[in-house]
Amino acid sequence: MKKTGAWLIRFALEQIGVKYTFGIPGVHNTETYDELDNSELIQPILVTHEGGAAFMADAISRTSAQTGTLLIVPAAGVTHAASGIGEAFLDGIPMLVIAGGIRTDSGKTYQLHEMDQHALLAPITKKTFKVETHAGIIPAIYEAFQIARHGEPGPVFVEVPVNLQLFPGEVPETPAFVQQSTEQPLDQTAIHQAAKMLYEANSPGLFLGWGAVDATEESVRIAEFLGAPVATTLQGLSSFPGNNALHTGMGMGPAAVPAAENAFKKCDCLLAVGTRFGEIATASYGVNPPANMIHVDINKTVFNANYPAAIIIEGDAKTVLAELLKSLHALGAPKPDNAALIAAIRKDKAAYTAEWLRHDSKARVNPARFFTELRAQLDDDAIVVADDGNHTFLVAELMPIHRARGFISPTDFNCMGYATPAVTAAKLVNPDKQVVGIIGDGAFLMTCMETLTASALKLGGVYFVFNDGELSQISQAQEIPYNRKTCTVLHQVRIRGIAEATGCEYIALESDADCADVIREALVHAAKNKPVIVDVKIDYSKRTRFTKGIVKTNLERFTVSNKVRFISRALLRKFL
Ligand SMILES: Cc1ncc(C[n+]2csc(CCOP(=O)(O)OP(=O)(O)O)c2C)c(N)n1
Ligand SMILES: [Mg+2]
Repeated sequence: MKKTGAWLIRFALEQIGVKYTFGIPGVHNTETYDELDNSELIQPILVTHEGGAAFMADAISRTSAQTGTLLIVPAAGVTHAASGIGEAFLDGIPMLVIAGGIRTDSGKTYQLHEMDQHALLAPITKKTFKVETHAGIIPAIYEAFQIARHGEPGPVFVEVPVNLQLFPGEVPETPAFVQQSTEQPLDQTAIHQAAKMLYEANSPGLFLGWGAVDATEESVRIAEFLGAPVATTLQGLSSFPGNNALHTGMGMGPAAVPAAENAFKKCDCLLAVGTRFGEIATASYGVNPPANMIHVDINKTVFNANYPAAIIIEGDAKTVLAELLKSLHALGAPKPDNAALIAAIRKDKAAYTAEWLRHDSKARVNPARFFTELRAQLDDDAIVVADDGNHTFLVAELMPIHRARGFISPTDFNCMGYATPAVTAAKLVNPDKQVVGIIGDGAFLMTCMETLTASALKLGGVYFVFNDGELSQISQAQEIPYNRKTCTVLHQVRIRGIAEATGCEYIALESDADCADVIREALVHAAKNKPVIVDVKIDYSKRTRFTKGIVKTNLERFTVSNKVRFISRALLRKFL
């Protein structure tokens, strides 16, 4: 039979369950856009910038069972999207990137949008495909989809030359998509050893990353069986319910919140699941896990990369933890309730919030006041999206997340500009949940036009812009060593004007006293499918534990001569 490439792309995407594509049409993909217009299953979404499209596709994958999909033009669309593709790659998020390709039938070079897209994307995708025939389109998309979701997920790129899309070509068949089984045998011996090590430990603990996000139930049962404290990474913040008595908070070293730092001080056996012990997860490698470390991950290349493990278990977190729980039960009765630990965690958490609330925020909004009120008003299953900056760590330290996948943030690629498009997309696929963004003013400036996409689609997300006038995560780090803020004080912008331009509601939040009312008003507008931008006059005068911790950890690692150089420059600038 003969089919156009555009038809074949549409067919394949429908088969794998794609409901939305994100991107901007151009001459290399209009045929496919037109074909999608015929589809009852797929809605192509127009964005304002392909960077936003990639962040949106990423957020779809993080907050739903769907796989975020891009449909973009070659070269210019791909380079714009590269930031979001890179984020998905380093954060382990499945994504399908479909771009048109230049003509392969013209014999000409110096074509519009001509570049080696595969060379550009190789370091930030799991695999790239260049389709050469009509018959290759469906198999390439099916395989790309499988690879994107298999093992540690990530983005996969498929280039379909425009001539294939436009014109019919011979295909032998149009097979339905059949999911291949990806189950792998588990190392039962290692699981038994791990159970024994945990059961015999005096102070076992759990450290959970994003890889454990779908194993919350198992993690809760293991923690409760052992009476063990649980800490998470930043990306894994939602991997354990923040309102469980054994939840301590983010981190487990000197940059952790006090409840976590204290609970893990005597930890003699660590069960680390779905974390690579990367720079952010470890607060610049400041953590010090015990020798008895059990490391569970689906990607075996992460084992022993930064911290040695006594036992490694390769496999899907949910399957491994279910087996581990069985092994623990086989060893004996659950440990008695760890009442002292639970009381200490509760006390440390309350004291930390109180310390923040006591902080004098002068005439600005106190972060703890804001998050306490936000938590009180949000549903348990609300989705909180943070961008990248000081505000991210404020969320992590002051805002408990109650449900798995209830917090997403650009973590290891650490790309500012993520949250505004991500709120828009998360609301698109979670229409019945509250979706709120905590977005630094600098990050908002990068991609705020995706609030236009939200208002066009009537998506009631709330965009809380933390307006401190600075690129604060960086300006804070400049303060002591440089004593000046080169390029980190933002140009003044009227956020109200952005809201007016994009058709969003605008509310200013200027004082603690208004937190409750403003948050309520914003959620009411959002519930009526109206996007809301809340301009929060936030106070950043108190540092997070994370920021203080990484500064200290990094400084300690400087050689003596470099320490002297930095400290003397700081003193000179301060006093001369
Ligand atoms: C694309 C990109 N550019 C630059 C950075 C470096 N960076 C990390 S955090 C940060 C400050 C973010 O400022 P803002 O969005 O206002 O958030 P705040 O720290 O003030 O809460 C910067 C510039 C980055 N992570 N990503
Ligand atoms: Mg800022």
